Amino acid sequence: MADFQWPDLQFDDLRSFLTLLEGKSLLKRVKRPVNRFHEIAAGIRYISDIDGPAILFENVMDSQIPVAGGLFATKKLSLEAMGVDSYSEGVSRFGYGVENPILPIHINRASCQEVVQEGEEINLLDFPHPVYSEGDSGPYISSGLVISRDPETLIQNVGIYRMEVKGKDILCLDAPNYQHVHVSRLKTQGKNQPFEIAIAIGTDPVLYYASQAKVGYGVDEIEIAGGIRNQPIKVTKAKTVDLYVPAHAEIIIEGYFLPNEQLPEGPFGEFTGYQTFTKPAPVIKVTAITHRKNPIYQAVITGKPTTENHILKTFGYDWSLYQFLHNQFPEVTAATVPTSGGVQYLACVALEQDHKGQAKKVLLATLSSPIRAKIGIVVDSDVDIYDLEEVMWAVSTHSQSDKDVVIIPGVAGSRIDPSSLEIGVISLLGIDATRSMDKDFPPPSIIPGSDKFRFD
Ligand SMILES: Cc1cc2nc3c(=O)[nH]c(=O)nc-3n(C[C@H](O)[C@H](O)[C@H](O)COP(=O)(O)O)c2cc1C
Ligand SMILES: [Mn+2]
Repeated sequence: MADFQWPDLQFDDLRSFLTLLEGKSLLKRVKRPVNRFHEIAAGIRYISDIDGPAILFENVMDSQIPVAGGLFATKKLSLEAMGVDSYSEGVSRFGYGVENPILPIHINRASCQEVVQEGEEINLLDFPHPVYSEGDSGPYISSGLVISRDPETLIQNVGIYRMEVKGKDILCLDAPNYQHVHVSRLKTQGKNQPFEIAIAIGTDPVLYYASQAKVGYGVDEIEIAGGIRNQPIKVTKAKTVDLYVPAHAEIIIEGYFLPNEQLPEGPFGEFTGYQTFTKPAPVIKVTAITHRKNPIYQAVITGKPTTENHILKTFGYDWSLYQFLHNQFPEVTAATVPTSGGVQYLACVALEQDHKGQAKKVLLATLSSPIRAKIGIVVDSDVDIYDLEEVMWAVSTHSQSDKDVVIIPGVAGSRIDPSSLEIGVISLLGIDATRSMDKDFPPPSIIPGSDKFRFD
């Protein structure tokens, strides 16, 4: 892989990506006034359901700031962002980035700080944060790359976690404690040490994809983005917190968590296709907002699959699940976390089996991977796991439920699984849909010549 070169990406920020998309007729401008109460989200949902293009709302009511949305809404758009021709190349390029990370470079005069608001000037409500789904408790930032750092190693982390806008300088952030921002934050608890964060809105799309790497704690996703680009990401020192932020971002929000403070957060329409419930969440006090002159806001929707929330996760989650399994079981040939399961609840794995019981072992590893899947399906390597028609064919014809199904009740899991009876407690299902090694399968039904038939 050493001398292999991925194609250069012809963009390095949100604007240049929009220009590239427009040049390929993959961007639609909406010039009429739209409101940010559901209408922006409705536009993005609409283009997601008709398979694109991305959308730029030029005229948002009561705001000078245009809103770009749906930039990750389709598979085609995701290939443009990764600079690849196919999904499998995208997964490979993602993996190349994780395995060949590149340190960011620090620059001084950064466009994300052309305008700086501090103190009394800070007002989150100056920005067109959308209200997304029906029933949402208020405007949300779902497009924020949340940057924080480990208080001991000082290694930074990037993840996307939804944040409710609660006031001029107050946000509430939702994430389970295993997410890296909280792993770092909880290390400072009880130490009278403010835990700082910075939120980048509207960046190079590669950073958004890189933020979805399911890698271990202590890996800086900005370096992964550099690796995917084959080029360092430019960062600059934030104004009021000790963090480095993407220099080309449209908007940066800086702040810190108020120790021991919580506010009610939610409901919010989530990636499951259902609303979450209201619950207390940690609170962020904003200390500065910096942005470009004439910034472009970026909106990202979520909801019932498939939305850009799901597409954003696919490269990172698929690559990470494959690595996790393949490292332990070289016989695993492919792994995917399909969008229909929200890119979390369902995982499909293919393997080349050569001894009895192997598939069940892989199944148990699949159900305990960092993806936290709730349903695992393992098939033979000749089944295309990216095609759920084929996977369901294998389940239907290769498995017997008395011996090929495992159910594990009472497992800690997704807190927003709409079907769980107790919040955060779910049951796991594993289906071994590989052909049994205890019997000979009948010969496959094949129509000879179908692969070379000609009309004339
Ligand atoms: C649009 C979008 C919104 C997301 N919102 C949340 C969220 O609200 N809470 C959460 O825990 N994860 C959320 N995620 C998933 C995390 O970003 C993802 O798990 C990421 O890998 C976390 O980074 P970390 O492993 O460094 O914590 C979201 C992902 C996307 C693409
Ligand atoms: Mn991380």
